Amino acid sequence: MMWNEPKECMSRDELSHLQGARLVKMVERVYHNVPFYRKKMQMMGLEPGDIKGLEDLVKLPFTTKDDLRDNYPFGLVAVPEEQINRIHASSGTTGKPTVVAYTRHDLSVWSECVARGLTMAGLGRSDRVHVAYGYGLFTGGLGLHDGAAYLGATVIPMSSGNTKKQITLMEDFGATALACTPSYAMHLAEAVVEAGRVPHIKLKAAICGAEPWTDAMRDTLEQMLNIKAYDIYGLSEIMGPGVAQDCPYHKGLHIWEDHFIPEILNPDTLEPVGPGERGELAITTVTKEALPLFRYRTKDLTSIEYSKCECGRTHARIARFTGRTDDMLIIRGVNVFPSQVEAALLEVDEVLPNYLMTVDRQGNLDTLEIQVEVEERFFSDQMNQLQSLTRKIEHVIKQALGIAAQVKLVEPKSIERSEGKAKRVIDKRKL
Ligand code: DLL
Repeated sequence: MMWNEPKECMSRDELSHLQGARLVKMVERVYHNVPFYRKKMQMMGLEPGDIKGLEDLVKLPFTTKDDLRDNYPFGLVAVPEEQINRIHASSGTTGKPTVVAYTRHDLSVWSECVARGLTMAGLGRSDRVHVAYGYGLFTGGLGLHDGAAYLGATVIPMSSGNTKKQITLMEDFGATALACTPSYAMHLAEAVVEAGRVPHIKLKAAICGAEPWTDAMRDTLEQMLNIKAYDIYGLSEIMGPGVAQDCPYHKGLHIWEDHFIPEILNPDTLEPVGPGERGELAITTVTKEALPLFRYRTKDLTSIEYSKCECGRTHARIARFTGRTDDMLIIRGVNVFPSQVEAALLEVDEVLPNYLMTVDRQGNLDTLEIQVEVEERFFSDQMNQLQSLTRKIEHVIKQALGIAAQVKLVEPKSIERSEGKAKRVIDKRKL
């Protein structure tokens, strides 16, 4: 099927039918291959035969990040080891990352989903895609890389960092598309404008995601570089980038429902809410082999629209993300939980368990400062002791979060105490 030819899209009925048939098959397979889900279903008195179609989805148990953590690293994998072809990981709520696995087929589906998005952005085989998402365990770099390769475009695997070099090579190699976080795209754009190089770059599109951004940011980015910018969504647990992306009409992100069944839930009752109503997105994968997930609670807040899009596509659209139901922060594209900071600080003897994270934005780049209370004696001792402790904590934090933070040591009781839940984060970014 050609995804850039809307007239060939499936009707909603065809899509629902396909989802139902795939769901039934997946439940059967998961029940027999994943003891975690088998036990959960048995506890609920459910057998695979009880899931007869899409209408039975709501009978299935939810899955959370904690379930992945509790089964670290490969406890939820549904295929024999020799079928696993790739592993990625993202931040867990504490020390251990959330690990995800892919078969060769999973990687191919992932690439196709990303390629659909690139096609929606008007890209094709004659394009050159400059991938400035991080490569490695994070799914951004390799996800966009494989998607662009699947499309037949030329891939420029830059990875993140070194802005000056990024700009020089973007110009020299004639990149026509940029893939990176929206904040880094803004940073690059500013540098390109400042250097007076806008007339020399050939960019026509940017594929930005991995963190929340706004329509206003999109407008600015588009104007600065004279390009069209698209919002790509995804999460490692489900696949990585390319679960959904917006089309040129920007009326929400088309979610690839032939692979993922979306539900929007009231975050308090976990009951599904109607189209247009805001709630937590849960996703059931229906084609994943290595790590199939039932009703995975993404914690991302959005709403859904099933009507046909002006572009002609029938795949449902999820609204731009407006926040999360948990305390996860995304700083410079990296997921950060305050609990990770807490766990890291516990490793340092001299530190008291009181800290305050301040996230801000300088220009277009996020900054993180962490105030940490330390024992009184450090302030009466020589200055270099204070400095070496600061470096030690910065090192521990960098190891734990994967991003650098500026650590500021403060005297005991100087961080304001709250009467209820401790306030650990001040996010000054305006999104
Ligand atoms: O961020 C995958 C990705 C890479 C998506 C590159 C797009 C581009 P994780 O590191 O697992 O995966 O983080 C997933 O990031 O639950 C959202 O909270 C947030 N997120 C991802 N895309 C968007 C977006 C990748 N377009 C978490 N808008 C998700 C808002 C986003 N938030």
